[in-house]
Amino acid sequence: MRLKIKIFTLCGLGLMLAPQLLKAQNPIITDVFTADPAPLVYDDTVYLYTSHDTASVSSTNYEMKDWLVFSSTDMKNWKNHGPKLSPKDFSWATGDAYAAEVAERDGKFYFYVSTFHKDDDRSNGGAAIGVAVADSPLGPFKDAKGEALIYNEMTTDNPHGWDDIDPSVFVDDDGQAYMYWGNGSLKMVKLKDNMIELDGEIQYYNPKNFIEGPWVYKRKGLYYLVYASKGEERERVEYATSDSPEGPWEYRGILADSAPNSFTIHPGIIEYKGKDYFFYHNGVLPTGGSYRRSIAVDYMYYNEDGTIQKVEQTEEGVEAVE
Ligand code: FUB
Repeated sequence: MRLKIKIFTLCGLGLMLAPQLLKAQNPIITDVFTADPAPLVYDDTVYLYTSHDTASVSSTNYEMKDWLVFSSTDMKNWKNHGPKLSPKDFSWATGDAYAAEVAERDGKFYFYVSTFHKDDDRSNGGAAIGVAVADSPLGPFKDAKGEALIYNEMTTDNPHGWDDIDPSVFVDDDGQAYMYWGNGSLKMVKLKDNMIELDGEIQYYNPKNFIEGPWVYKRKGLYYLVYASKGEERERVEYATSDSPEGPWEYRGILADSAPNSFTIHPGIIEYKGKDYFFYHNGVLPTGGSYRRSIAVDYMYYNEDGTIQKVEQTEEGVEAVE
């Protein structure tokens, strides 16, 4: 009898919790630890390129061996396509697979990655940016250059070895491509039409509180620079806007507070099926933390004047879209 009562009580509790559990969409990926979201809308599908945290629970540093790809057509159900690229696919690279982003141009998909260079005179073993290319958003991706696009000694404004990370590539309506990246300062360079060669000098910027993780896009003629910034104890997200992809950038404020249980946060923004979405990562999964992060997504809302309302980071996340 006692057992029956217990089972009944547990079932009742389960039924009460079920609607809430079903509603909790965040984090959106729970079977692996993912970070640094880079969503791309192509052919009515959202492709989500991510970093992959594999550090142990006690680790005090990153262990990131490859980049993963997920896809969705409703923003709720995500298909895991597995690892699609790794630093091992670049003969010149070694070490961790930091943040990456994919840009499409003329039916080709360019996978810009931050990783580390094997030690040589040009790189001193520092962080470097490479580019791989494929005919499909799901690959197979191959090193497009056979050498790094950006290596450590090309940028000299910051002495630390990991200032050349977090590429974000934006192609303007006139076809000109721009790559933004950086840790400690923001750097920008134009890319040639082939998307794998630099076109001109590197430009340097110091947006207020900038740390890393730039995400650049254009909406209604206004250019947005969103980035991970220096918060009070942990990173948060701030943003700036400009009338030109080359700046100057006008500071607009805080877009998202620090993410729970993670020192870093990293923005990725899309408009999909009429709604605006803000991707980021936090450390809320069981055993999660700064080196075992998880990607989440919430709605983003623009004001009439183009400014963006502060994003509310929720457990519920977003609803399925048709
Ligand atoms: O994931 C490794 C690094 O942490 C990324 O490159 C940064 O943006 C931060 O999220």
